[in-house]
Amino acid sequence: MNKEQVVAVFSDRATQHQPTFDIYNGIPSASFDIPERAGVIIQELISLRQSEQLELAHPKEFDLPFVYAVHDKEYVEHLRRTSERLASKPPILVPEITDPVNRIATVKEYPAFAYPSVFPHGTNPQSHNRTSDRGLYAFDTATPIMGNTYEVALDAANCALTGAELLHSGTKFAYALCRPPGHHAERNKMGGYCYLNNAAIAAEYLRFITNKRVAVLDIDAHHGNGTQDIFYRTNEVFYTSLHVDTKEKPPYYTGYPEEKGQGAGYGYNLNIPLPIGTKDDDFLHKLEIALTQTKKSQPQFLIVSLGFDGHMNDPLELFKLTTDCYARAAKQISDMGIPVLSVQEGGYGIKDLPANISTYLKALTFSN
Ligand code: SP5
Ligand code: ZN
Repeated sequence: MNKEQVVAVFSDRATQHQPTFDIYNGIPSASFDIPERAGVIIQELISLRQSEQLELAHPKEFDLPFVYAVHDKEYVEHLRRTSERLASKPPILVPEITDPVNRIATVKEYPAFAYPSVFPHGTNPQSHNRTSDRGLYAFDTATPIMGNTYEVALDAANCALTGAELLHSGTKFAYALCRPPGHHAERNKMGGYCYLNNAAIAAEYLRFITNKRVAVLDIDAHHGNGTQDIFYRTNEVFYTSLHVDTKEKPPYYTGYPEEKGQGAGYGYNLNIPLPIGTKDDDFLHKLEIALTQTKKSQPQFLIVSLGFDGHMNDPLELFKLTTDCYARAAKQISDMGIPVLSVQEGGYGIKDLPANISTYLKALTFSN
């Protein structure tokens, strides 16, 4: 048994992101992306550090061009401008149905926020005002911009970039606690709780700095439509995703096996949809196939989009994976034999997050 310590990158900003609510079928309903997600993971990282099972690091600030390598500057500027404007706005009152049976609604106060009201349905994007831009750069109504959104999203990207830099300087296993998450964020669109695509930004950084090949493996239970979008036309980054069948669950409009990439990128995008309720053995068997295909692209670094929303107790009810499944997945991943940066994506079962993250990180570093 030989052991290498994981270096975990985090900052307290991950707990300062407080998206107000999802607008689901026209009604505000509680967001699953709550600050406690990051809070409980941070506590677990600190306790793993205390028992000397990992090292901790804080994010450095990277130059914005590393973000512009993945996202359109206009989109990033929209995020920055909107956040800045909202930071000085008064709170907003929102009517909420608190008891639908007894037909009772109450009014709640939220820090200022912006949601899209219309999405691009035409082909002539000449209008640039607050309302048209909110729709132009978004694909759903679960991902509000708030006063500190730009700041927290950039901090999450910096956590991923810091992890990528660690790999560049010889660290074998790094973990970035990114919140907000990233894999749904496309080149010029936010959605699915994601604003900046942390994993894609880290992958591009490694490619640029080392000129080596990078692969992204996405084991969040949702399809990473953003990462697929960003690397769809390149053979430089192989992207594979295991996710719940998107005929049943978001992001609905991508994630199908026939999406294999375009142009030079054809054959470098692999989608493996699985049924709702998939269990450990089926998931791990498909993971083995994903890793075998990934190997064929001869990557020298692996980025894992790591979501725990496939866990059996996750409130989104996607897969039925046990905590031990994340140990077995980590083992398969580390058997690739290349440096791995794991980037936090989803996972909404607060009670199970600490065990899931520690089980995964511990298993990553044991090899035989
Ligand atoms: C990073 C990540 O895991 N993003 C997941 C985004 C999923 N958002 C959709 C949540 C849908 C919850 N369904 C609401 C049902 C209300 N009755
Ligand atoms: Zn997810």
